[in-house]
Amino acid sequence: MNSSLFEDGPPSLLPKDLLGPGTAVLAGFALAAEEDLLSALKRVTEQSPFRNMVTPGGFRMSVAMSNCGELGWVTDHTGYRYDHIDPRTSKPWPEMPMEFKDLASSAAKEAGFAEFKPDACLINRYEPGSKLSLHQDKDERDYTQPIVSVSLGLPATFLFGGLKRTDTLQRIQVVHGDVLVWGGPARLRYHGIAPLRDGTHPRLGPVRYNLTFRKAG
Ligand code: MD3
Ligand code: FE
Repeated sequence: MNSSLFEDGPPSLLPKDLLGPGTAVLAGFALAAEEDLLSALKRVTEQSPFRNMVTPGGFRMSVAMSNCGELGWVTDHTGYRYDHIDPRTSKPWPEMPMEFKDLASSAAKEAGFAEFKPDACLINRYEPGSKLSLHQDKDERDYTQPIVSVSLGLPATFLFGGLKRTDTLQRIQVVHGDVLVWGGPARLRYHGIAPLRDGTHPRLGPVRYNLTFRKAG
């Protein structure tokens, strides 16, 4: 008998602790707020549009990015950093919508991280073929703070390694509405996204969005 049948929350194909200590897979957690999240996302990216940033090594990223909140993650030929100003508009990043803040802090709480107050939300846009190479998120000040990720649109294969780049990778499928939380012993684990497969999401078209909420400053 599958005991998850008797738990609260949406049905899930994935156990919540599938990815190990410090992680939580909250399948479908964002679905109830879907329309609010999508309209907030549209408002934000009308103010700070998606753009393909260039890495310090000179490569144009296949993932297009924007940010909202007090701080935004940027990369250019000089390096990676968080900045208060969007270099494209020369204005502060758009304010983090309340719908975003509420979702991120309730997901963190569900995963055991009380009082998560993100000051940065990196917004990634993937089209078929876009990928995110294996990396660690190390540009934030306080690694005791978790990261919350919200997947919208096309499914993706999430690659999850260990604390060393060469550690073996777990692969899990994330779909529209899934929320993942990473903290504690998982906070510095390597991760990435495999090249997005062709497809069309019924609500969003041929695209995947990922929101990652961070306490950067
Ligand atoms: C595990 N984004 O923006 S989110 C990123 O789907 C990033 O766009 C991916 O990795 C995406 O940096 C994956 C999941 C994620 C984010 C941060 C993590 C997983 C993490 C930090 C530590 C461990
Ligand atoms: Fe990351």
